[in-house]
Amino acid sequence: MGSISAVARHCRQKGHKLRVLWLDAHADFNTCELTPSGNLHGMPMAVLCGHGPAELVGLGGFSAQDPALKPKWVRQIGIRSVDPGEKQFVHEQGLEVFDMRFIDEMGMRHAMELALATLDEHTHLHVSFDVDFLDPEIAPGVGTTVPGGPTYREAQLCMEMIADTGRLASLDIMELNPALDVRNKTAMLAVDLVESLFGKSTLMRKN
Ligand SMILES: [Mn+2]
Repeated sequence: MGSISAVARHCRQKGHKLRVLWLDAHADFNTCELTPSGNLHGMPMAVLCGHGPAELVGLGGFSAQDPALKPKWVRQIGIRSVDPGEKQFVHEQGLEVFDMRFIDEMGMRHAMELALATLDEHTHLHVSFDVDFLDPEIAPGVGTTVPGGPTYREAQLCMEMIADTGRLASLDIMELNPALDVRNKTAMLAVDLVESLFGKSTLMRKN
Protein backbone atom coordinates (compact mmCIF):
# COMPACT_ATOMS: atom_id res chain seq x y z
CA MET A 1 0.00 0.00 0.00
CA GLY A 2 2.79 2.39 0.94
CA SER A 3 5.05 1.81 -2.02
CA ILE A 4 2.34 1.93 -4.68
CA SER A 5 0.80 5.01 -3.04
CA ALA A 6 4.21 6.65 -3.37
CA VAL A 7 4.58 5.51 -7.00
CA ALA A 8 1.11 6.84 -7.80
CA ARG A 9 1.99 10.16 -6.16
CA HIS A 10 5.20 10.36 -8.19
CA CYS A 11 3.33 9.62 -11.43
CA ARG A 12 0.76 12.28 -10.72
CA GLN A 13 3.46 14.87 -10.01
CA LYS A 14 5.36 13.98 -13.19
CA GLY A 15 2.27 13.63 -15.38
CA HIS A 16 2.99 9.96 -16.13
CA LYS A 17 0.41 7.28 -16.74
CA LEU A 18 0.67 4.32 -14.38
CA ARG A 19 0.29 0.61 -15.11
CA VAL A 20 0.53 -1.88 -12.22
CA LEU A 21 1.29 -5.52 -12.99
CA TRP A 22 0.22 -7.55 -9.97
CA LEU A 23 1.91 -10.98 -9.97
CA ASP A 24 0.28 -12.95 -7.17
CA ALA A 25 -1.68 -16.10 -6.31
CA HIS A 26 -4.14 -13.75 -4.59
CA ALA A 27 -6.19 -10.80 -5.83
CA ASP A 28 -5.67 -8.99 -2.47
CA PHE A 29 -8.98 -7.22 -3.14
CA ASN A 30 -10.77 -7.85 0.14
CA THR A 31 -12.30 -5.08 2.20
CA CYS A 32 -12.95 -4.95 5.96
CA GLU A 33 -16.56 -5.92 5.18
CA LEU A 34 -15.76 -8.76 2.75
CA THR A 35 -12.74 -10.42 4.38
CA PRO A 36 -13.27 -13.88 5.89
CA SER A 37 -9.92 -13.78 7.75
CA GLY A 38 -9.55 -10.13 8.80
CA ASN A 39 -6.05 -10.27 7.37
CA LEU A 40 -4.85 -6.89 6.12
CA HIS A 41 -2.49 -8.72 3.73
CA GLY A 42 -5.57 -9.55 1.66
CA MET A 43 -6.62 -5.92 1.19
CA PRO A 44 -3.85 -3.81 -0.39
CA MET A 45 -5.27 -3.68 -3.92
CA ALA A 46 -8.73 -2.71 -2.64
CA VAL A 47 -7.19 -0.01 -0.42
CA LEU A 48 -5.16 1.39 -3.33
CA CYS A 49 -8.38 1.60 -5.35
CA GLY A 50 -10.02 3.61 -2.55
CA HIS A 51 -11.82 0.89 -0.57
CA GLY A 52 -10.66 0.63 3.04
CA PRO A 53 -9.81 2.56 6.20
CA ALA A 54 -9.26 6.28 5.52
CA GLU A 55 -5.82 6.14 7.18
CA LEU A 56 -4.63 3.62 4.57
CA VAL A 57 -6.53 4.94 1.54
CA GLY A 58 -5.05 8.35 2.42
CA LEU A 59 -1.39 7.26 2.25
CA GLY A 60 0.35 9.51 -0.26
CA GLY A 61 -2.36 12.16 0.04
CA PHE A 62 -5.07 10.17 -1.74
CA SER A 63 -8.70 9.64 -0.69
CA ALA A 64 -11.67 7.38 -1.40
CA GLN A 65 -12.92 9.97 -3.92
CA ASP A 66 -9.47 10.35 -5.48
CA PRO A 67 -7.65 7.02 -4.92
CA ALA A 68 -4.06 6.09 -5.81
CA LEU A 69 -5.17 3.60 -8.48
CA LYS A 70 -8.03 3.16 -10.88
CA PRO A 71 -8.90 -0.51 -11.49
CA LYS A 72 -8.29 -0.08 -15.23
CA TRP A 73 -4.61 0.69 -14.56
CA VAL A 74 -4.13 -2.76 -12.99
CA ARG A 75 -3.43 -6.17 -14.56
CA GLN A 76 -3.40 -9.15 -12.22
CA ILE A 77 -1.54 -12.28 -13.34
CA GLY A 78 -1.35 -15.79 -11.87
CA ILE A 79 -4.39 -15.42 -9.61
CA ARG A 80 -5.75 -18.69 -8.21
CA SER A 81 -7.05 -17.97 -4.70
CA VAL A 82 -9.92 -15.48 -4.33
CA ASP A 83 -12.54 -15.40 -1.56
CA PRO A 84 -16.24 -15.48 -2.60
CA GLY A 85 -17.13 -11.87 -1.69
CA GLU A 86 -13.81 -10.67 -3.02
CA LYS A 87 -14.50 -12.42 -6.33
CA GLN A 88 -17.73 -10.51 -6.81
CA PHE A 89 -16.02 -7.23 -5.90
CA VAL A 90 -13.24 -7.89 -8.46
CA HIS A 91 -15.92 -8.27 -11.15
CA GLU A 92 -17.88 -5.21 -9.98
CA GLN A 93 -14.80 -3.02 -10.04
CA GLY A 94 -13.66 -4.33 -13.42
CA LEU A 95 -10.14 -5.45 -12.51
CA GLU A 96 -8.44 -7.15 -15.47
CA VAL A 97 -7.38 -10.58 -14.21
CA PHE A 98 -5.32 -13.18 -16.06
CA ASP A 99 -5.92 -16.07 -13.71
CA MET A 100 -4.29 -19.52 -13.89
CA ARG A 101 -7.22 -20.82 -15.93
CA PHE A 102 -6.50 -18.15 -18.54
CA ILE A 103 -2.76 -18.93 -18.49
CA ASP A 104 -3.46 -22.69 -18.78
CA GLU A 105 -5.70 -22.17 -21.78
CA MET A 106 -4.05 -19.27 -23.58
CA GLY A 107 -0.45 -19.46 -22.38
CA MET A 108 1.76 -17.03 -20.48
CA ARG A 109 2.84 -15.36 -23.71
CA HIS A 110 -0.68 -14.34 -24.70
CA ALA A 111 -1.55 -13.27 -21.16
CA MET A 112 1.51 -11.02 -21.01
CA GLU A 113 0.91 -9.60 -24.48
CA LEU A 114 -2.53 -8.47 -23.31
CA ALA A 115 -1.31 -7.28 -19.90
CA LEU A 116 1.44 -5.20 -21.51
CA ALA A 117 -0.64 -3.83 -24.39
CA THR A 118 -1.06 -0.07 -24.84
CA LEU A 119 2.00 0.93 -22.83
CA ASP A 120 3.61 4.05 -24.25
CA GLU A 121 6.68 6.19 -23.50
CA HIS A 122 4.73 8.16 -20.89
CA THR A 123 3.73 5.07 -18.92
CA HIS A 124 5.41 4.19 -15.61
CA LEU A 125 5.29 0.41 -15.25
CA HIS A 126 5.23 -0.86 -11.66
CA VAL A 127 5.62 -4.57 -10.97
CA SER A 128 4.28 -5.96 -7.72
CA PHE A 129 5.83 -9.42 -7.35
CA ASP A 130 4.42 -11.54 -4.55
CA VAL A 131 6.65 -14.61 -4.49
CA ASP A 132 3.57 -16.82 -3.87
CA PHE A 133 2.77 -16.07 -7.56
CA LEU A 134 5.18 -18.94 -8.32
CA ASP A 135 4.29 -22.59 -8.01
CA PRO A 136 5.19 -23.85 -4.50
CA GLU A 137 7.18 -26.69 -6.10
CA ILE A 138 9.78 -24.15 -7.18
CA ALA A 139 9.13 -21.49 -4.51
CA PRO A 140 8.25 -23.03 -1.14
CA GLY A 141 9.61 -20.12 0.94
CA VAL A 142 6.39 -18.11 1.32
CA GLY A 143 3.73 -17.93 4.04
CA THR A 144 0.68 -18.67 1.92
CA THR A 145 1.48 -21.28 -0.72
CA VAL A 146 -1.21 -22.02 -3.30
CA PRO A 147 -0.66 -24.98 -5.65
CA GLY A 148 -0.91 -24.62 -9.40
CA GLY A 149 1.17 -21.53 -10.08
CA PRO A 150 3.46 -20.64 -12.98
CA THR A 151 6.41 -22.92 -13.69
CA TYR A 152 10.02 -21.76 -13.83
CA ARG A 153 9.85 -21.24 -17.59
CA GLU A 154 6.50 -19.43 -17.47
CA ALA A 155 7.82 -17.11 -14.77
CA GLN A 156 10.99 -16.40 -16.77
CA LEU A 157 8.95 -15.59 -19.87
CA CYS A 158 6.75 -13.27 -17.83
CA MET A 159 9.80 -11.37 -16.53
CA GLU A 160 11.53 -11.27 -19.92
CA MET A 161 8.45 -9.89 -21.65
CA ILE A 162 8.20 -7.15 -19.03
CA ALA A 163 11.90 -6.33 -19.54
CA ASP A 164 11.42 -6.17 -23.31
CA THR A 165 8.95 -3.29 -22.94
CA GLY A 166 11.71 -1.09 -21.50
CA ARG A 167 9.08 0.57 -19.29
CA LEU A 168 9.79 -1.06 -15.90
CA ALA A 169 10.23 1.81 -13.46
CA SER A 170 9.56 0.37 -9.99
CA LEU A 171 9.29 -3.00 -8.27
CA ASP A 172 8.02 -4.53 -5.06
CA ILE A 173 9.02 -8.05 -4.00
CA MET A 174 6.87 -9.47 -1.23
CA GLU A 175 6.35 -12.43 1.04
CA LEU A 176 9.70 -14.18 0.69
CA ASN A 177 10.16 -15.91 4.04
CA PRO A 178 13.63 -17.43 4.60
CA ALA A 179 12.35 -19.37 7.64
CA LEU A 180 10.05 -21.36 5.35
CA ASP A 181 12.52 -21.73 2.50
CA VAL A 182 14.33 -24.93 1.52
CA ARG A 183 18.10 -24.47 1.24
CA ASN A 184 17.53 -20.86 0.08
CA LYS A 185 16.04 -22.00 -3.24
CA THR A 186 13.16 -19.52 -3.24
CA ALA A 187 15.47 -16.58 -2.52
CA MET A 188 17.86 -17.65 -5.28
CA LEU A 189 14.96 -18.08 -7.70
CA ALA A 190 13.67 -14.61 -6.84
CA VAL A 191 17.11 -13.15 -7.64
CA ASP A 192 17.20 -15.11 -10.88
CA LEU A 193 13.80 -13.78 -11.95
CA VAL A 194 14.63 -10.21 -10.98
CA GLU A 195 17.77 -10.43 -13.13
CA SER A 196 15.54 -11.33 -16.08
CA LEU A 197 13.15 -8.54 -15.14
CA PHE A 198 16.09 -6.13 -15.28
CA GLY A 199 17.01 -7.35 -18.75
CA LYS A 200 19.48 -10.20 -18.34
CA SER A 201 19.03 -12.52 -21.32
CA THR A 202 20.63 -15.63 -22.68
CA LEU A 203 23.12 -15.68 -25.56
CA MET A 204 20.35 -16.64 -27.94
CA ARG A 205 19.19 -13.05 -28.22
CA LYS A 206 21.48 -10.22 -29.25
CA ASN A 207 20.11 -7.51 -26.93
MN1 LIG B 1 -0.19 -13.58 -2.42
